[in-house]
Amino acid sequence: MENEVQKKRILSGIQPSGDLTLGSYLGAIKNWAALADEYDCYYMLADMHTITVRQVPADLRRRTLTQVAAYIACGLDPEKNVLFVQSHVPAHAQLAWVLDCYTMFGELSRMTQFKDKSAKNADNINAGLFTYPALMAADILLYQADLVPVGGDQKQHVEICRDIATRFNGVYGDVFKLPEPYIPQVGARVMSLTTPENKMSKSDKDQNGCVYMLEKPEDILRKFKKAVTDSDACVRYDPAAKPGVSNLMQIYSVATGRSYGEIEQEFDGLGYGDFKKAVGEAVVELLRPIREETERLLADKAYLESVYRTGAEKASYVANRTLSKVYKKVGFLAR
Ligand code: ATP
Ligand code: LTN
Repeated sequence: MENEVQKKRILSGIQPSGDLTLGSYLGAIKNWAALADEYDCYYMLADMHTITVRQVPADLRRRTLTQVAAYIACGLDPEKNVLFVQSHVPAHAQLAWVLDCYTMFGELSRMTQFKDKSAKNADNINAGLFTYPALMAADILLYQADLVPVGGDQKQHVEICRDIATRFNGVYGDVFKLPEPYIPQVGARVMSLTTPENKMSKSDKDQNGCVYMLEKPEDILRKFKKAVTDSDACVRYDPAAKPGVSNLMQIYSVATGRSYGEIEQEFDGLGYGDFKKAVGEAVVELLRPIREETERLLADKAYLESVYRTGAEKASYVANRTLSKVYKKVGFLAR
């Protein structure tokens, strides 16, 4: 009899650093749900990464719980995916320390996210912000993940994770599997509606540039109505020359499944007003079922608790096996 082939493993995560955005959905979570049958999937709430920037404790707690509900509402079935909170699995912090010792100052200094976030938080450039990639490498390597589905902005973090793993394996043998980033074709980089040169980001201070996953329909429509375009009055995909319009086309394309060619035809001869209204309405319909389901789940705290507790148990089992191997390899005395 043929042996059952071991499924490939996936790990990804999002920080509960703000309310989830259309970018988090299109660039990440939307794609996760489709992977559950083919892969062995682990999805984390990266709360330990979140405290690299100052947080109001009660808000962090509330957002973490809301994010568990949102994961489920986006189609991540807890029976088929392991959903867990990073700080509930101590192996993440434990492996991160070991990996810190195999990560170079120079390579951390070159990380784009570190440079961006230190510029934004100039009064709090802490060591955690700097070593963030080593913790993220621990998240991935603990699970021996094959694939890491992320938006384009996180590719550099998956690359440094591979470099750290290669360095460690070079000394101790094949301890870690080398992961690959898994980046969607469309939706990998949803830009801000007000400054389309910048990524739509949940910790952005400019709320008008950002569409939140749980936002009310009238607010979503208003934000799209005000979205920045150009003076060209022509719906055409050209991210360099027409960043605002191209971003809206990208959003409309993922929301409706239409190609850029079809969208150009649909709005041929029509003004930006009609176009922006159509994009806003498509996004409202895309997010409506998610918002309603998240609200329903948030009313059932006992269920959400059972999901993240079970998730932490399953995740710890896998993570601790890798951690024990690492501790042995580096020469820590067994307890
Ligand atoms: P923060 O503002 O705290 O940095 P963020 O909104 O930029 O957060 P992350 O938590 O860093 O989002 O990202 C979660 C996941 O969603 C990652 O895989 C990331 O690549 C993806 N993602 C985030 N924003 C976008 C975006 N605008 N377009 C596409 N993907 C995105
Ligand atoms: N850095 C990521 C969040 C994150 C992550 C991970 C993503 C933390 N650990 C492991 C994939 C795999 C972010 O800001 N989006």
